[in-house]
Amino acid sequence: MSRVNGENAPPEQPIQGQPIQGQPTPDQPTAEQFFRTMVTMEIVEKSLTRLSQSGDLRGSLHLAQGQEAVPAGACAALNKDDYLTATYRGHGYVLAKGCDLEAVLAEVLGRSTGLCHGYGGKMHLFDASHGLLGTNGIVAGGIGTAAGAALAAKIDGNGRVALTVFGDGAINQGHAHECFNMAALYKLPAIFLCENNLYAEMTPLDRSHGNTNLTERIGSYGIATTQVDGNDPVAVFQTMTEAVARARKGEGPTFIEAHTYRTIGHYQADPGTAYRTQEEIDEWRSKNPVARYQAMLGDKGDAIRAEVEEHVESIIKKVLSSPLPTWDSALVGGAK
Ligand SMILES: Cc1ncc(C[n+]2csc(CCOP(=O)(O)OP(=O)(O)O)c2C)c(N)n1
Repeated sequence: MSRVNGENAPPEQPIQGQPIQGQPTPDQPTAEQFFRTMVTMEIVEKSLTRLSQSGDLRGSLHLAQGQEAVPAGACAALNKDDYLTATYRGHGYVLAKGCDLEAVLAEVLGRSTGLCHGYGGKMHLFDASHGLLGTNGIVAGGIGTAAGAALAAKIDGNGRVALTVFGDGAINQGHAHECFNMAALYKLPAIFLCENNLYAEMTPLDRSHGNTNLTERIGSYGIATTQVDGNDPVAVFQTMTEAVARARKGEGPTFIEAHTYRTIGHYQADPGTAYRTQEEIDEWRSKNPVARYQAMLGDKGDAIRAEVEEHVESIIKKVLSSPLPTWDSALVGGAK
């Protein structure tokens, strides 16, 4: 990852197209890298929607369109062996952490060539070689795993940090609070990244939280807290970099509240419009980080998108012709 420039520093190379108003200017290689990561997520998710419609992908599908800047910025601040847990909406994190695209798509499509040999499926992606300790269908389910990994890292003194990402709704889960408390108490190298997208499924924040100031609530445990524009990958990267440094220095956990918005429904059967106004959706669509970076990069952005589209399409073709897991390998209790 090349360095992100401060607000007043000139970009290393001139950026083509339009600058993003009010956001720090990344240099050209950084902008390209963030765009490539984000556009890969968007293209993969759009492909998954298509595969769901065609029946090649079974079950419910929770996508994160509009939220791509959070995983892109967050994972860029981590090392390969740092730990990560994410949610059912966590495909972007898995890709941004560096997991192999073909193995991820094969797992999502239930193929034996997948990360978990097709037994995990799209909600249970796991890849120890990249520190990925699981995406999870249970709201707040990954928080305890990450807190445990952070405790192990502290005991082992191996310098690893554990990032766990979850939604605003997860903050109302009891076990999350046990983890916040213990992480603060033991100064664990944990980063609690909350994607506040204003809704838990179809429920707005003020219908499910007595105190909607999430940062204040979690800060009361004695955890360092910060808030960030979750639609700006550079800001997320910078905030995460500080949190990672704090964790590695033994100064304990950080809670990051990233303000963002999913511009699509909660899952594929939800158009997302019954509980949100069109004005609100349109306003957030205008802040879409992928579109903004593409505009900023101009022709180069268009070229990267075309290249990624072709790449993802070729991988999907390959994955669709890959074998499903066999009954035998399931019954003898082992992924072969
Ligand atoms: C323990 C548990 N309760 C309920 C559900 C059903 N459920 C799935 S997603 C979701 C909303 C979670 O919202 P939030 O944490 O804000 O994350 P987002 O979906 O917005 O990313 C709920 C209630 C579940 N999966 N697990």
